Amino acid sequence: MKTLLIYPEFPDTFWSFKHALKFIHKKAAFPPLGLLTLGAMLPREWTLRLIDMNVTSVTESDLQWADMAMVSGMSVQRRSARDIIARCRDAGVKVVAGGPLFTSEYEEFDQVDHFVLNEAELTLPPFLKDLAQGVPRRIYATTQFCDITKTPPPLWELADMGRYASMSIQFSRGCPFDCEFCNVTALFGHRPRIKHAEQIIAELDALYAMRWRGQIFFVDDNFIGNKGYLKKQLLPALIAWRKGKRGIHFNTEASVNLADDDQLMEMMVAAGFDTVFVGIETPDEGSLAECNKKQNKNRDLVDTVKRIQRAGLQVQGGFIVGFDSDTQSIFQRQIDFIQKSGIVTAMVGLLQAPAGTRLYERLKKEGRLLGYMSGDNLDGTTNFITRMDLDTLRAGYRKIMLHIYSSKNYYRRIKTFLREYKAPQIDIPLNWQSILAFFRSNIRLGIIGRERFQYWGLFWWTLFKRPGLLPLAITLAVYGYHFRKVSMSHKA
Ligand code: B12
Ligand code: SF4
Repeated sequence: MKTLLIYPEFPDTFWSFKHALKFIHKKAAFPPLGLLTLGAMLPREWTLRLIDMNVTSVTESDLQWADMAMVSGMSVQRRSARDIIARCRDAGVKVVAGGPLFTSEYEEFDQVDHFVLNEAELTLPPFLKDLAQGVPRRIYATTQFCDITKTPPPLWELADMGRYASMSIQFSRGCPFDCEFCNVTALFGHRPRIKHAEQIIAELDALYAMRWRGQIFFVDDNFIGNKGYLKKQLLPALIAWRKGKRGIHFNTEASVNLADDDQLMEMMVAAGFDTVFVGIETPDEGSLAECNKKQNKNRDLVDTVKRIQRAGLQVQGGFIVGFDSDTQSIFQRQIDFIQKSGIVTAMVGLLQAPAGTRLYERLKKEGRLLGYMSGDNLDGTTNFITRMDLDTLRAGYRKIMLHIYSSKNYYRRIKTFLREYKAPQIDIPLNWQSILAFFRSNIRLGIIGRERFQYWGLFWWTLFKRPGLLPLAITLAVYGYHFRKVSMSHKA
């Protein structure tokens, strides 16, 4: 079976990092780990070709070559997914679809021949069996969650690794919390399922053997879902693995209670973690209660963030406006919070209700649901009737974005962060790519850019006050260029 594994294109969003990637000559931030994992589960005798449309395009000769296309994606890739599915159909290529987009909204895709939904570990074997017998059904789904200790390592060799800024690896799926708007518990369950430390070490060995020395993203929903195993098994194994190796730094996603465990943070930093994405959502206690974000309540969130930064982990934050409890003061309060906390990469979005969440069901019951979400909660749209007048909400949202991503406030925030941040211990070797990126940023941001005064101000400030953090300061300046482009281009 000649099979294309297709990952649709992301629109130009906050997380695409498209404008920043140009500085380091990369095409995409992360490889499609779902498809690489799926590839490892397909019969050995199949011939596979990965096409990540964020890196390259699907040509007519690819379509002529293929018997089957297996398409993945999330809601934000919906438009590109639709286009490529139509092209496959026109070319007579059978389409099999799976992954979060289709698991949440398969009814919307008439042209797909077979849906293999939920986790492929459970739904792919019956599909392959029926296919071999010539009687494949249209839909394969399950309400069970798989045992990921049996998940094979991703088939890295399918990806053109040099085109990506980061690699990805997955240790756990699921999250013990239950935030009303979040898809994770519906898709992956409440009980975090974990791989064995040996599996992770084997995956890292494979990447290291393929000469990967850059960033690796642990794409867990909540990395600290099982703290006991982390402290006793995984982190000691990572610390031991790192000995004698250069490069490779990790980032991940975790809940704010990470700040309550000094030992855990210390071990994460020793293991090579330098950045963590945290769902802060809102400084408003009423809105936190509304969305059941219990772990963020009754704590000083600015202080929480600073504790994590001081431990040696950069905090990236997710923020949301548009909760029923939000009043017009929320916009300024979000701005103040973000500036004070020194969260440089602050992903602020309008609340959207993903299908399958408790929020989606509540809004449906209340007669406020307007359809599926766009999947990009930074595009200024939402899929339900908001309590606050929508124009006011969108104007407030725009005010936040323009404020926090104006060069003046963005560069100020970098300094606030660098003052707090404990420099990482990992030795990241400088390579030609980072040196070239540095020259490019000097030209684009330091000469051509309107932010040139802030750029050089940051450069000299960091050189004198935190010289070891200069590469990070430049990287953040480059991210800012991307964020500014994206936030200015949004119509919200
Ligand atoms: C890494 C990640 C990202 C990366 C994407 C990198 C990349 N190129 O893949 C980044 C950081 C860019 C990202 C961004 C966003 N993400 Co995201 N992300 C994840 C995360 C944490 C891990 C994805 C992953 O690699 N998983 C590991 C692989 C092994 O699992 P998988 O992809 O699900 O694949 C399995 C199955 O789904 C299935 N499968 C997958 N594809 C296919 C295809 C076929 C044919 C078959 C048969 C099976 C199959 O088999 C695999 C093995 O079981 C998931 C959560 C999660 N636990 O998956 C959220 C998740 C995918 N993201 C989500 C969201 C909402 C977003 C954002 C919209 C967030 C935001 N607010 O902006 C943005 C969208 C992008 C944007 N705005 O530009 C949602 C998607 C919901 C949906 N219905 O689409 C998820 C599920 C998290 C959540 N909150 O629910 N994300
Ligand atoms: S803590 Fe994060 S991953 Fe867990 S349910 Fe809440 S939003 Fe989802």
